[in-house]
Amino acid sequence: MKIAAVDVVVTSPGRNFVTLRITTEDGITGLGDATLNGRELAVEAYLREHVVPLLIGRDAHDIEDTWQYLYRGAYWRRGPVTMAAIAAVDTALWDIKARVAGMPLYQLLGGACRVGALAYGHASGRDLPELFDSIRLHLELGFRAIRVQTGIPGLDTVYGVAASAAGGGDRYDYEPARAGVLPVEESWDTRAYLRHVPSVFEAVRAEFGPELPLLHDGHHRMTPIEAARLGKSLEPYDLFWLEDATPGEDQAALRLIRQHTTTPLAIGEVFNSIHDYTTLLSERLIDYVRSAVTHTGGVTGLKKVLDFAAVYGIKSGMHGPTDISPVGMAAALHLDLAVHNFGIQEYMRHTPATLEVFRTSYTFVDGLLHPSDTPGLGVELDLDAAERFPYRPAYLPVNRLADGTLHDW
Ligand code: KDG
Ligand code: MG
Repeated sequence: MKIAAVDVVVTSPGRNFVTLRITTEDGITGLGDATLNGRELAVEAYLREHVVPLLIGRDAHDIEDTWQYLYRGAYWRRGPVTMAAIAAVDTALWDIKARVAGMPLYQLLGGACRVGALAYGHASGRDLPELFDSIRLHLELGFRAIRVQTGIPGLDTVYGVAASAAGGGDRYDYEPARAGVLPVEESWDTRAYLRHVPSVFEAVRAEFGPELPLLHDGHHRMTPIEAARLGKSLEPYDLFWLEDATPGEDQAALRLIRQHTTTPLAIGEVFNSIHDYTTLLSERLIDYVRSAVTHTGGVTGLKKVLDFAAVYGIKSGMHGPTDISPVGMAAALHLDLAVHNFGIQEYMRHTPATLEVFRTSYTFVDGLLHPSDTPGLGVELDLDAAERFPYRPAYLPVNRLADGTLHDW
């Protein structure tokens, strides 16, 4: 079953997405997500110039061999651009194989281990009343696990706090990447953050009780000792996890945090290879793997990471903000259902415009996501709709301390 055509589609229905569409000689198509938020055109060029020409004429069934051909064959390995490109090819080939088999992808991955994937949603507020409203809204939407992000006194904008909350509009769809020729600049103060966050979790537990699983994202902003202090101060509030406490590339940092706190730790949304995890997994320094199918070499790449994690009893917690396209989200859901060591799935609903371009079949019922039993991934790309939303440059914000020093965002 030879590959006859490969298209790279860049579209911006409210935010940018890069999608790969592979077509076989008998007209079967498969989709893969290659979106790298704020650096989309680098992946588009990598695919168009260096990957598409290598795919034409290859057997679409040879998924592992194609993965190795693009990974080992490039000589220059890993990195977010390369691994997002490989992910898109890999996911599209799995989509094709499952469509040909007439089965939903999770069946080819071993079948379902559960009836659905527990999802967590993003609640946020500039202050406690706004945050409580947002948590209530999420509970009404059906979420059974909730990420809590809060405004910090003295800081104008803070990661994860929905901008639209200010206008009283839709508080749900938090999108940090803003259209423009330059990134927006935000300000940051770790001491103010460390002073405030424990009091917010204390208030949330007092209002919503002990049962509700609560998560929090530190978004790479702390030093190891600051993160250790936060983890320790959050212990009374029984977090499901503290995510990305320190910058991702420093695996040894997690060793120090671990020595000081029993708050469960999650990391990996900026990782792209199993080699980013070797110390973290083999030394049991984390509890959840945050990688997305989209950024970690696809279903093939992430399945290897999760199987490695399973050896150490470490679970999945796949990245699922709106910059993971519906194609990437569907791929995650098939894997969520099929791996034994599933933990939780992040879920932000895409906008109606995005869902016009990507016709999905996955469902969210009573807090659980299900990829659907449609053969393949269960997502169709509407090319006419995609054309109506041309690419717009957009960047993630950057962060500065009060004295102007650039800090991790
Ligand atoms: O593109 C950046 C986002 O994917 C990231 O900021 C979202 O940290 C994130 C999360 O946990 O969803
Ligand atoms: Mg995160």
